[in-house]
Amino acid sequence: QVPTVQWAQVIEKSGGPTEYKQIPVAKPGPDEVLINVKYSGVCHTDLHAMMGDWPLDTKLPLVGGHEGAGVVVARGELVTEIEIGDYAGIKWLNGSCLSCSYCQTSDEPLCAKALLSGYTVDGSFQQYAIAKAIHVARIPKECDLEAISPILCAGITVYKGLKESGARPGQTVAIVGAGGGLGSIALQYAKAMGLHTIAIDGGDEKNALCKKLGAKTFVDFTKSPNLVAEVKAATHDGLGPHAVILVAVSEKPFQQATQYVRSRGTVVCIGLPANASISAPVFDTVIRMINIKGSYVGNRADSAEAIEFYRQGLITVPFKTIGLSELQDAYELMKKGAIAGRIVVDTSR
Ligand code: 8ID
Ligand code: ZN
Repeated sequence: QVPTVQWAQVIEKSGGPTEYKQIPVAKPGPDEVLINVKYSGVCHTDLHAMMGDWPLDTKLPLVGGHEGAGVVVARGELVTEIEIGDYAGIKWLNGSCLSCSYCQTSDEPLCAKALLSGYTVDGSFQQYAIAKAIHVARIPKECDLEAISPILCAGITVYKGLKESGARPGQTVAIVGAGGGLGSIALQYAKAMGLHTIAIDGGDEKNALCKKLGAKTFVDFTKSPNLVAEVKAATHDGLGPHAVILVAVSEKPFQQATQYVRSRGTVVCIGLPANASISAPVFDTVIRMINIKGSYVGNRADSAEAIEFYRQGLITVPFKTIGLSELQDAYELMKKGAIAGRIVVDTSR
């Protein structure tokens, strides 16, 4: 009952636009599954991919998307651990070699041969998408495919980032870009992990959303006359947050974070603004014992753990659903920073 043609969003050239059209349905290879994608979250990474923002080429033409939640409809002959009819998710990490030293030690995202959904292989902005069976996310049947889709990148990534931050229950984490897709979900993983949060973003809509999602304080970067001082003042002793989760898509907050993070604290870089650098004075970094690190999606175990937080009802994804045919509209809003939470696309329209 799998059709031979389907609707998809296809990018023909770097810079876009993305075009809604019919394309053939692919057949899964021996170690792959074919997933009937029902819903897919729209990540800022998908916009970076279309715009050619990063020093890594995408395949072209490209079907973007890497937060695809759906149902397994076909599988290759080597696939035994996942059944037709199971719920499964297309994540950013579509596949990896499983034999290099990174894969051996569960650092699969660092694999040099990693396949990236919606970047080096076609992703979830189509009705039927292919993924390596060993890497697909397993989604419990009781979960709603629409609401869980943003967990498949945003959820996994911020959960991993919070773990990488080393922050302990009772400590304070600043979430920079807290009103966006990753940030709004990070606020809730942080809360579920026993962390206090300071939300940093711009505008009243994002302020209200962040407070609703449990942020203790909101600092508006578009209005604050002294953001560094304001963030430090938001901690109980004025010494600054123990960790900073950077999910903003501009360079400036990466520099500010090293100034307001607490001594011995950790700055976790996750957002990937085009052509940005992070720098900090050596003197302050040394005498304040500051850690600056990157965090990149998550491995299979991180993915399963992030989904389990969701299944237990600890994470509410603030999302708005549009048709897959309207994807370009989502990108226009995203370019303006005008999306509070996540946009999800429904592949049936
Ligand atoms: O594995 C990874 N490292 C990974 C995984 C997934 C996504 C990295 N990312 C990257 C994306 O490629 C993107 O660069 O994380 C970044 C955030 O993705 P997103 O959450 O999907 O983007 P968004 O919904 O547009 O949210 C960005 C927020 O940042 C705010 C905006 O207002 C928006 O709410 N923001 C900006 I732009 N400048 C800010 C500033 N100076 C700011 N917030 C605070 N201070
Ligand atoms: Zn993503």
